[in-house]
Amino acid sequence: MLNKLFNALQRTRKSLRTAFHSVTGQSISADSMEALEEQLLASDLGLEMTDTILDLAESVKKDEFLSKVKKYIVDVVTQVPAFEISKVPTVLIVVGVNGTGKTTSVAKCADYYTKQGKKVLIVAADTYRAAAVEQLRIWSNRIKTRLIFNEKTKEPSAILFDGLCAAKSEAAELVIVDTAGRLHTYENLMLELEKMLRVVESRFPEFDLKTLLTIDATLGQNSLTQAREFSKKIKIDGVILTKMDGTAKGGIVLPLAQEMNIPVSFVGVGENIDDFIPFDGEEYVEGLLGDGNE
Ligand SMILES: Nc1nc2c(ncn2[C@@H]2O[C@H](COP(=O)(O)OP(=O)(O)O)[C@@H](O)[C@H]2O)c(=O)[nH]1
Ligand SMILES: [Mg+2]
Repeated sequence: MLNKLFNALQRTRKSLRTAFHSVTGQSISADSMEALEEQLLASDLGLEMTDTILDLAESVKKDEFLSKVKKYIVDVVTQVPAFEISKVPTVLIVVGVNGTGKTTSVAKCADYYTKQGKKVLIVAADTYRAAAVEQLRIWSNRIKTRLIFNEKTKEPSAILFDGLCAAKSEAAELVIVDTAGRLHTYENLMLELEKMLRVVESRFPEFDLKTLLTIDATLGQNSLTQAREFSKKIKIDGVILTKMDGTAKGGIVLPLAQEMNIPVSFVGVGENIDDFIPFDGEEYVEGLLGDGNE
């Protein structure tokens, strides 16, 4: 059966397959090694992984090359603990750069966990874009999830506070929070985010606190830099990898795991509410290197 993650990885898989075939043929030339290196980097596998795969191409028997690569990649993906919501109640704060898909992912995530049977509440804490509240209002009506917002304040921590009070009195199990877009270099916005985290830790200690970073897969290495910088300032529990539809850059999951120890939690594959896939390491590797029924 072709699953959604497998489909989402189609372009990455095709690009890698071309690359790997160039070194599983009769002879490995300097040109084919160079082509392999280029393709691996273009798929955003990262430097460390690219180097290891190039070493394998030179050192192992050709007919063992692909299975060795697969084993290596499985090891890298599975060494990171998977993202999960393990306690109730949990507050999940979605952070990231403008336009990476935070608001859309908040709605998708709310719908996903509602369908898993959790009582979910959404908090609209992006006070910089009025449109973000409207965007969430439309989504929350559509997916029938309660939304907490307050257009009268510019203080995201205050909205979060209200949201968590509402969650307590309504016994919500999962609170998902939309936030303003920010770059790690925006000092004030980063302080504001840290304040939000402190509000949870100091005033609502009964909530398990998780953060998810949205990363636009099409942006490749820039996104990786963002992840690295964000995680220097706050603890990132997982990544929502958005816009995986239509990109060959699905390899970015690997440097996130290998270099930053951050798991991908969900993959966004379109603009609709159910274009959202929980990440599974083994399915991912199959999607990257497998044959499926193609
Ligand atoms: N193709 C595609 N578009 C997406 C995905 N996730 C979000 N978008 C689109 O990206 C744009 C920005 O999303 P938004 O959620 O507003 O980003 P935010 O600024 O981080 O809140 C919108 O047009 C979304 O519909 C995805 O997985 N695939
Ligand atoms: Mg937004």
